[in-house]
Amino acid sequence: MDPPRTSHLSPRKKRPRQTGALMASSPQDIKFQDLVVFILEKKMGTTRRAFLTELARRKGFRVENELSDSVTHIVAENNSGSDVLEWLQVQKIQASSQPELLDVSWLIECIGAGKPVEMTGKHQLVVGRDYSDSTNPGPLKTPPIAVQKISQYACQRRTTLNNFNQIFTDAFDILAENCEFRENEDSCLTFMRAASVLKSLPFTIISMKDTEGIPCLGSKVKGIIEEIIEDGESSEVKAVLNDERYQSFKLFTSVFGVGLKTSEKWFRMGFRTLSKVRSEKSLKFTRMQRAGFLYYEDLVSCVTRAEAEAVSVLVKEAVWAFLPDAFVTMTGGFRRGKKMGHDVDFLITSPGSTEDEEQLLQKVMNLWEKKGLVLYYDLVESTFEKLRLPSRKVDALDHFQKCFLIFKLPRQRLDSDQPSWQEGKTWKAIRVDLVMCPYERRAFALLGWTGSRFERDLRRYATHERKMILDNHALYDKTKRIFLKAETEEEIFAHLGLDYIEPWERNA
Ligand code: DCT
Ligand code: MG
Repeated sequence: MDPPRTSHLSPRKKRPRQTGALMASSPQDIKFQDLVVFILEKKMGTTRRAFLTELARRKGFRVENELSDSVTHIVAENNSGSDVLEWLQVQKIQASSQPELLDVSWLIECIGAGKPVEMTGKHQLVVGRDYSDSTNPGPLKTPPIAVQKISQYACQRRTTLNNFNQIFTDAFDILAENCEFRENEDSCLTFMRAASVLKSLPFTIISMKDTEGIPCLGSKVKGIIEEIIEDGESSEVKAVLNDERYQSFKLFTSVFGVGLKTSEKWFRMGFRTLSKVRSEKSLKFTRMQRAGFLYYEDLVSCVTRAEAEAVSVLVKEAVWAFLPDAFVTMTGGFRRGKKMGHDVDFLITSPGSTEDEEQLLQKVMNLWEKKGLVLYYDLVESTFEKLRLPSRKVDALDHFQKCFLIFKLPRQRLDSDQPSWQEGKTWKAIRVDLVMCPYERRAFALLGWTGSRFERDLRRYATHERKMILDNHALYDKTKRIFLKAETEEEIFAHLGLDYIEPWERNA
């Protein structure tokens, strides 16, 4: 292990990573062989050039430090085509027959997309015209004017899975998780909101100027962004990743049924590995934790979309055997378009009789037990009847009947072979949540179970901006003292006076 470097302990380090950033990528890192990029330092500066070089290389682009005849794309900032040509003439080396002369916005879009994007007129540098005029803003080059209008609420932003700022959001996700482990709610929220707003930006943050006007970025957060821009990493994140408590909590909470309290207990008892915990005779595990340990390897390997779809077919088959008119919707991350998840969530509802509904989940479990398709289940009865008002607590659990289970997915159910499956294995343990809601509550339940930070901000928005209370069951207008009905998610957005945001735009 390397000894701690003093430079990493000082709050503002001076670019220790720059030499690294300017080293050429090894050939195996290069994904796009036909493209040889050269970034012009003139008018861009060393730091920004190094930062862009590193970002582009991380995404698999070949970025050369020196101009050579193999260069196919020259990227410049605040230079006209004529400026670049003039510069090229001064260089002794000839570039390839006709390299593309492009504005930096093209490279930034490529970095954001993780692949080369089409070169359009807005990217091409024009020869014989002053390029630094405002006729070619390039939406992703610098923050668009829309930055001024970015809402502090995730429910007023469109957040797709196309994250242009992953280098920053990964850092804030780790810091938020660490605060969660330390039960430091305020800091956790600060970092989560920062990550969330950055995920919604249509451009990559490249300099501190780009952060101007963006909400949810306080001085602490900005300090971290600045450090990442300068050094390519944050010393605080590095320290967290090396922290024993963080590592232990991360490990312990990866077991199904283990939360913060149990992790804290095990950590205090001096445990640092799962094998030590498992072999400790004095520890008593819940039924859920025992199942968590038993199927650990399968459960930590994420669920793919193909696996989720295969589970979906079996869920529908079982539900429709008892309630042919039931609606079964995959919710959670998969509804938001994610390709991977830690579980598969389903919402079930039926316009039929409530009695049949009440029995449904138990009947499905009985059927699956007979077929050997369920490895563990915990059926939680509905507490919905006792409810009068939607809960004021933003993170409160809902009161629908639900079943948390570990499904035994047979291999032949998958269309394509899964690379994650061990050879010879005939099934995989998959975490599944089934939620059953009354038919007239389905829009609220669907909105809630589609999840992410988006959902929490929707509730916060309702409370603070509309004097309404929203939860997974209902929307209550405190001023009018009435419950607002809704058949669809669109109607809920309309009640709240919000533009409708599609599920795949809710990855906040
Ligand atoms: N949810 C809820 N009440 C709960 C638990 C969850 O309303 N008690 C909502 C919020 C998120 C959604 O259900 C699905 O939860 P997760 O499966 O934890 O999140 P996810 O977005 O599906 O992420 P993952 O891909 O990790 O499953
Ligand atoms: Mg999920």
